[in-house]
Amino acid sequence: ISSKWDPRGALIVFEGLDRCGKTSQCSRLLSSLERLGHSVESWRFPDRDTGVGQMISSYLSNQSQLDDHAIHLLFSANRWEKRSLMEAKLKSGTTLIVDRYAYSGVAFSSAKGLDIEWCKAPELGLWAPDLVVYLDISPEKAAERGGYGGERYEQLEFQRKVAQSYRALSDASWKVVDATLPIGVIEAQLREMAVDCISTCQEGKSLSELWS
Ligand code: Z5A
Repeated sequence: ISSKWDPRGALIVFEGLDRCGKTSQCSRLLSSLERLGHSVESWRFPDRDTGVGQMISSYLSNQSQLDDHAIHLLFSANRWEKRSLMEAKLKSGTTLIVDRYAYSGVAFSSAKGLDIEWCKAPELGLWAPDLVVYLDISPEKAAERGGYGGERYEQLEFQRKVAQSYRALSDASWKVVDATLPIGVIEAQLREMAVDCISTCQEGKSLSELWS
């Protein structure tokens, strides 16, 4: 019998600059939580598989041009199109590890000069994460990791502005992790944070909406 007290999954979001290590850590966390017996999935935004996601992908790879406001709204729409599936998964007890979310939307667009409150508005009403992990690395160190391809935002000067935007957006609830530590050390820290967060959600913490 379903009731509002059924244990739900946790919404765990990873944020940070390009090359901070989100992809590596999301996949390690997915495997560790699976090994511990949790029901868990790994998601990422943009989700390039949807129709909106394909427009975003074409923009990021410089194959199309869009007004800054228009691309901002597409990134947000790409989250809205996954909102009900997100709710269903969380309520059925599946934990979601999400590589980039609304905070990326606001940080990257406001780094271009758009008003931060305007950037936050379309995200209002999306599910609020139970845990936001910020993988902290300087733009210079991230650039040294190499592999900057031809995508639109992969430039040192722009990443510096994104770092400033993240600082303006973060609050005391974010867990800031030193992304320059060895991969295995970060992995262990993240596992502990995730397991704690999942327990809190299983104990009955209710889902809330942005911007809470
Ligand atoms: N964007 C937006 O504007 N608005 C939005 O709403 C959203 C996104 C959702 C999509 O990027 C772009 O869209 C993104 C923001 C913008 N642009 N930028 N910049 P994406 O998702 O396709 O790519 P990304 O998020 O920037 O991630 P990435 O390039 O895949 O990097 P990563 O996932 O953070 O890092 P990684 O692949 O795990 O690691 C990078 C390298 O570092 C790799 O060689 C690793 O082996 C190495 N690494 C990782 N960890 C370590 C440690 N601890 N030590 C040493 N080396 C390490």
